[in-house]
Amino acid sequence: EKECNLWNQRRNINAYMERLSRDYPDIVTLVTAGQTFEGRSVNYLKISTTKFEDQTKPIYFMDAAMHSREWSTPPVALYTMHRLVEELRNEDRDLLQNVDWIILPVQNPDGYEFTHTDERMWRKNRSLNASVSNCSGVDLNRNYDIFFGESNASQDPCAESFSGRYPFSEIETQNIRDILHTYLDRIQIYMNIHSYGSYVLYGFDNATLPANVARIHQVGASIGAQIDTKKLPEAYHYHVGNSYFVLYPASGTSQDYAQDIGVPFSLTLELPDFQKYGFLVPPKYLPQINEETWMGIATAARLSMLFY
Ligand code: 0X9
Ligand code: ZN
Repeated sequence: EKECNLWNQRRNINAYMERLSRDYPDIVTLVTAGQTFEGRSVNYLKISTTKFEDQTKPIYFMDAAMHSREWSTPPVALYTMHRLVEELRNEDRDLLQNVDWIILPVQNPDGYEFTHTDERMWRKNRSLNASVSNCSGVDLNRNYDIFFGESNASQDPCAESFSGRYPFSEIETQNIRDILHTYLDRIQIYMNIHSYGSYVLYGFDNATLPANVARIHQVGASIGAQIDTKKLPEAYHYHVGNSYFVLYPASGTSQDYAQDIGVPFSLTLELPDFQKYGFLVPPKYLPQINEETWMGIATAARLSMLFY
């Protein structure tokens, strides 16, 4: 019972990834992407039947906990690992055979730790430039090199949405940038997982749309529709569309960056909050979120494969 819920428990995130890489060495490789401001490791799993050596396979790259208070997001990443490795069902074999996976459950481990020890609602990383300000933290989703500082981003180090002083000033965003560029020719989907609001978002935050927007919308809509068939009555239906119109403009996001450098399907997922919990989703809902989101992820992987 405890064992089967490992992926929902913060203290076990790295232990869980280590165990999978130890128990399934043929398909799972544990990789450290880099460090954080405070010196923690940012880890991810490569999951592949061919050890990433078959250059013809598409890669599905997902990350979570970029904003540290969004606690429901790492479980989704860990549950995806679980379903691909420990509990691969017959009908899902194609997802392991035909796709290589990069799954990074905590982009912002310093902030994530801080939300457990000090301040539950902390959003940013924990970097500090004491010669400039006494305030810590950069909003990692404003720090990517795309439309930097244009909208919904602050130059004030004390603000929630502080963009940092220049693009990729933060080691945590450099880590993700480096993965994107290393595997760029094969990454078919980049999915940046947040909470909350039940959204699938795509496109650019200057309200322009990628050339393949029809296909992106098709993949996004399939995710939303698939999740809606599994959702609880108290959850909102998913909204799918361009982030600028459907949510709000925000510059310097990883979604826009990945789309701009050429990832065909770059999506932001905002997980559900069941109409009232905000970031404080009760743990009893995690199995539901994990399961329904996995169904959406599987749908996206299958559909985007047709376009690869
Ligand atoms: O503001 C954000 O970074 C994301 N919302 S959150 O509440 N999780 O902070 C939304 C980002 C949406 N993506 C783009 N606007 N590109
Ligand atoms: Zn977020």
